[in-house]
This record gives sequence, C-alpha cells and structure tokens, in this order.
Amino acid sequence: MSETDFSSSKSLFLGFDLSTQQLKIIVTNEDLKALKTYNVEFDSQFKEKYKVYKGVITPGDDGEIVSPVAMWLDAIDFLMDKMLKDKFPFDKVIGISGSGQQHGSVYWSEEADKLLKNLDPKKDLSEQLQKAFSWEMSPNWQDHSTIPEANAFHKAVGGKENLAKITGSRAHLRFTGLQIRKFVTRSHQKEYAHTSRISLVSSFVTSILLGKIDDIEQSDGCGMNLYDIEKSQYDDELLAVAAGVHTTLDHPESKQYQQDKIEELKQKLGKIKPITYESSGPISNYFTEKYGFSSKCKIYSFTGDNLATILSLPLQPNDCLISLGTSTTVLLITQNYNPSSQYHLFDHPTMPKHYMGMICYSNGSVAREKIRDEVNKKYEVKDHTNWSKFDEILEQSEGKPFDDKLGIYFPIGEIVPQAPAQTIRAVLSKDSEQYKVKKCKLDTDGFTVDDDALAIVESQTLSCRLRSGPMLSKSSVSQKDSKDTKEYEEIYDKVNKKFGKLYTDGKEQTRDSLLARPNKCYYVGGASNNQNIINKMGSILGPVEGNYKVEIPNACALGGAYKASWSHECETQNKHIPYDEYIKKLFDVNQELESFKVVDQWIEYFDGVGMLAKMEEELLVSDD
Ligand code: ADP
Ligand code: XUL
Repeated sequence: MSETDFSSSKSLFLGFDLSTQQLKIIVTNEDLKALKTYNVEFDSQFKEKYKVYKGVITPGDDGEIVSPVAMWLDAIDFLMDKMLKDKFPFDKVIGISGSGQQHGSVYWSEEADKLLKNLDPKKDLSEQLQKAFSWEMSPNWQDHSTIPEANAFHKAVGGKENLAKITGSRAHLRFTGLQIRKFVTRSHQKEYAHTSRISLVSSFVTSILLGKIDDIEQSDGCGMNLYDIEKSQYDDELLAVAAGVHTTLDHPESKQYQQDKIEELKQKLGKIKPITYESSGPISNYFTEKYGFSSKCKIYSFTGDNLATILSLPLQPNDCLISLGTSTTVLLITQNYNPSSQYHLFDHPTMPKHYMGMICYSNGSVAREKIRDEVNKKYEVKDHTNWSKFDEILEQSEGKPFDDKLGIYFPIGEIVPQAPAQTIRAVLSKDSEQYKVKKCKLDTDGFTVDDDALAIVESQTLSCRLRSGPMLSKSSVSQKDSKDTKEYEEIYDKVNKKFGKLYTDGKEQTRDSLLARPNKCYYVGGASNNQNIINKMGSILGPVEGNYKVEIPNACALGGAYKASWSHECETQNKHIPYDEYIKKLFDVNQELESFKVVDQWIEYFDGVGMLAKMEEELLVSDD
C-alpha cells in the first residue's frame, strides 16, 4: 500500500524520464508539488532478457552503442504495473509529459501505425509491437561509430562553424542526422527502405502513449544536425547528406533522384511540431483499459532530457544552471542566437524565440579530485577523499584579489576547448601595460600544489564565463545596468590594453560578450555540495541577481511533469502563459532553492578572463 497520500490532490501530472539506464515517472499535483517517484532500472530488471550493461549493448569494437527498443516497452509496462500494485490513482492523472535521452532514434516499420492503433490491453506492449520496428535497436547518445558521417556533414556545409550556424551545433557523433546517414548508407540500407517513420526517443514514448506516431518536438529536434534553427525548418542540403544523396559527397544519379530521396526522408521524419502548449491527443485505450487512466488524460510533447531539466526550475532569460557532476554542464537561457562549434544551442521547449545554450565539459569533478588528492598527499591527510584541506585553501582565498595564477587541468581529453589530455600552469607577468602569460611548472614561479586547488576552480569557472558570454551578450541584463555602462566601457578598454584582442575557440570576444553577466546562477550536482567551490564560482561568474544552490533529484522527470501542468493550465485558459511566470510559484513551494551570498569579484577577475583566453590561444594543443 502506498504511503503517499494522493487523496488531497485534485489532479495529478506525470513526468517521464526515459534515460540510458532507467525509466522514471514522477508524480506532481496542481501546486507543482512532487509527490512520488517510481523507477525501473534496466540492468536490474532486464539484463537477462536483453543482455544490456548499464542499459546499453556494445555489439562490436567500432564504437557502436545501442539500446533495445523492446526493453523500453517492457519498462513502460513494468513501471505501470508497479504503480498499479501501489494503488496509484491513475484516474486522477490529467496530463503527461516528459523527456528522453537526446539524439537517440527509433525506426518504425510499415506495420507500426496499424499495430499501435490496435493495441490489446490484455497483452504486453513488447509482444504486440515486435513487428513495429524496422530495426529493433536505437542508437544511444554514447555511440561514437559515426566519424565518417561527422566529416561528411562538415564537408557538405563548409566546416563546423557553418554547421553550428545552421543547426546550433557542430557535427557530434551522437547526433541523429549522422546516425541516419550511417543507417541509410552503411549499416541498414534494406531496413531503411522498410522504415515508415523515424522518431526521437522523446517522440517514441509519446507515440506509444498516444497509440499513433507522434511528430518530433521542435527543441529536441535541434539535436539532429538537420534542422535550421533560425528558419524553423529542415535544411534540404543536410537532409541530402543524411539520406546519402548529397551532390558532392554522394554523386546521386540525377537531381530528380536526389530530390525524391530528400522528400522520402522528410516524410519519414514527419513534421517538426512547433513549441506549443497544445496536447498531442488523449492517452490511448491500451492505457485507459489496462491501468485505469481517464480518457481525458492528455499527452503533451516530450522533449530531450537536458531541455526538460531547465523546465524544473524557474529559469528566466540569462539564468544559468551549472551542473557539477562527473562532468560539468552549463545550461542557460538566452534570446540571443549566437552559435558556436564549441557549444550547443537548442530552441527552448516552452518559451518561443528563446534558446537553451549548453556547454559540456568532460573534465569536471574528476580533475578536481586529482588535485584534492595531491593536496592531501602534501599535508599527509590519510583519507585522500577528504575535501577539508582543499576547502581550507579556497576559503582562505575568499575576497582576496586574483593571484595571477591559472591552470588548464585536463586529465582526460576535453570537449571545450577540443584538446587532448594535458596540464598547463601559467602565471601572469605584468611588464608595463602589456600583460604576458608565462608557462610554468609546479614549484617554479611560486606555483604550489595549494595554488592548483584555487587555480582549477578559477580556471574551470573562467572557461564557463568565456563561453557563456557570447550566448548572454546583448542581454537585457547588461542593457538594464545602464548606470554602469561607463564603468563597463572602461573595463573593456583596460582589458584590451592589457591583453589585446581576446579569442575563444577561434572567435573574437566582443565588447558585448566580455561584458555580459548572467542574471541568476543555479548550482546542482555532487560538487555543488561544496560551499567553497560554489562560492568561488559565484564570485567569478558575478550573476546580477544572485546565486542559488539547488537540490532537485529527478530534475528532467520533474521538468516533464511541470511542462504537463503548464500546458494544461494554458489549455484551460486558452492562452500562452509565459512559462517562467507560471513556474515562479515554485519559489514559494520549493525550499530547496537556497540562495547564498558571495563576494562579487566579477570585475577583478577580468585579469583571469584575459589570462585564460591567452593560455587557450597560445598554449593549448588541439586535437582538431
Ligand atoms: P554524476 O551524476 O555525474 O554521476 P554527481 O552529481 O553525483 O555525479 O557528482 C559526483 C561528483 O561530485 C564526484 O565526482 C565528486 O567529486 C563530487 N563531489 C561530491 N561531494 C563533493 C564535495 N564535498 N566537494 C567537492 N566535490 C564533491
Ligand atoms: C546531450 C546528450 C546527453 C544525453 C543524456 O547532448 O547527449 O546529455 O541527452 O541522456
């Protein structure tokens, strides 16, 4: 029997999260209160049947990583059975939304439509949908078997910056367009001919819930390298690459043949569903009859997991969500479409004409742990996993001026900037007006292990600052602060005098990009439990409206549930309610949004900004 009391809630919403290793469903009510989470881990439940390890199968040594689609169907039935046993009141659910791991694709067969329409509640999904797929697998986002396809995409449009300009990202091995090209031209030619539709993981789940194939949701659709974000339509040239009929890459037999193949792929992908609060339809009979959902329960588009994560918080334009897990991920909201090959821009899933920026670093916590271990070795701290000494060093630096020492600590190859594993330490030498970065070694130029502890947190944060600047620039915030304009101008002139022009990832940092400040910064993930780390980050990033530490377990499932309740509210009022306004009431109910004060050193750290930019420009060896 459930210990959660659902009886005091009038209506319930479900937020799904179909991720690599598990399916989660979170239950919220009309007050945005999270009541309960159900989950099933694929390895613990389906290892025998599907031979998965950490939710995926690695069939060979060519980098291919896939998940069995039938396992996901079993997971849906399994979890709903579990809820049924828990006496979950399915009849109270009035809206469902959610998320799926991004970029993964599902290939439907010609029989899919009919099979989906006629699902029998007495049978399981996987049993009935065996013939609904032209390929029984879905490429996972960790797949890295598409290097030739990445080259093809870049070649077709004249390089990675151009591709990023069109689609919001350069070619990434996991992106759907590359996976489709591999499917069409290399791995599954025959199956492609029998593919009726292609879904993303997000639209795959809604298709199951609706009992009909659903269109791809716009913001998740930006993770394909096929969609022209500014024009809000598929790019025909990129579709030609995916379909294996690009003029210079594939030399198709005729223009007509090429056009036919582009059209064919367009049909298989279906329409991109624009950002909307409108539902895709009611839940299908299979679920009403089998589990007791009301036929009034509506399905709202699912989106990608990172996109759903930003929906779990009252994020406004220029707010940043910094996730300090194994890797570091920065998610931010902007109205500024300023793409770069080094980060991602996606359409925002609920705010039209807004974008979600995403910067993914591979060197996050693990790099900090290495320095922590060295610090503990020096001070003979027995437990090498203890953070106290590392913390003490950070704490002592609080409010002190920047000490002109930075480091690039990449124990593993880095994504941004794209560079092989390496460590570089440097000091800033100030001869006259011109500042110079001087490479140094540990225990030379006064650079100690203690300095490493401070320098890694500073450098990682400055990298976030340098790369979020172009996305935040021309922001309402920097314009709002008009009283500071003169001061800002002087800062910019000073930086220019000291360092000359600054470049990040090959692009000049403009006045706007250097002077842009975030609005609010939110910190999540393991290392956000370390107050000294996030204090330092906050003082460098300098958000104008403060820093917040957040604990949101199941953020993407929660974001999905909130999207469902927001959509329902908009439908009820028959108008678009700005998402950030709707979700603001979260501030009243969510005690986990804990604000903290820092010493604002945003201006002081301009020397650090200049120094890191120069280090990256002059010292880094790139893999590219
Ligand atoms: P993921 O979800 O990516 O697996 P988590 O969000 O759980 O990871 O974060 C794990 C990381 O958090 C660990 O690698 C660890 O270094 C870091 N971490 C946890 N507690 C602290 C702390 N007190 N100080 C610094 N880092 C911490
Ligand atoms: C984002 C990405 C991963 C997956 C994880 O681009 O590939 O974060 O979405 O599920």
